[in-house]
Amino acid sequence: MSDLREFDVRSGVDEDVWQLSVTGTVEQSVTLSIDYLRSLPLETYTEDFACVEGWVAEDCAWRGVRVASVLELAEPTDASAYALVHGMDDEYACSFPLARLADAVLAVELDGEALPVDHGGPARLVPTESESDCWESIKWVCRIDLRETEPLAGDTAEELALSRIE
Ligand SMILES: Nc1nc2c(c(=O)[nH]1)N[C@H]1C(S)=C(S)[C@@H](COP(=O)(O)O)O[C@H]1N2
Ligand SMILES: [Mo]
Repeated sequence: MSDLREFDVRSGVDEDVWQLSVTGTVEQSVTLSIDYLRSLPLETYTEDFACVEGWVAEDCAWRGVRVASVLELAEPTDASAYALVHGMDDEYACSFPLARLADAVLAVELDGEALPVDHGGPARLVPTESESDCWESIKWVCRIDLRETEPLAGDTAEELALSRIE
């Protein structure tokens, strides 16, 4: 947690005001509270988490909701093919092909406890493909914005994450 931006978020995340919205190419935009998210069917996904900076957190047991079940609520249009997923910190975002995003987990628990704010609570996007990049595991997720076309590379956090490597 060396990043000042994360500190700003840490002092600002309040579960009572946190919301997740699904917007863009959908029949109806929806906004979910953390209680609603926790009321959906939860599943556990356990995987080592490796950062490109060179460290590994072994056997992280993420428990949460498949993104597919959240997307369903908003009824994506047939032409929807990508999404830009935003964290609460500044402009932090990553783009995903929709099929890959649908399989990811929106984690609300880590190792049997409510997801700590340090690690992205109340909700963190956890991609389920083992070759996913560390910066795609988006902490403090607040918006999933669906698109028909691929967002520009500059819209995603890859460069930011790579710039942190000494
Ligand atoms: N919203 C947001 N999510 C983020 C980041 C960030 O700066 N902001 N950093 C990413 C990177 S590069 C890593 S390695 C992990 C770090 O997760 P941790 O703080 O739980 O160890 O969060 C990822 N998700
Ligand atoms: Mo990272």
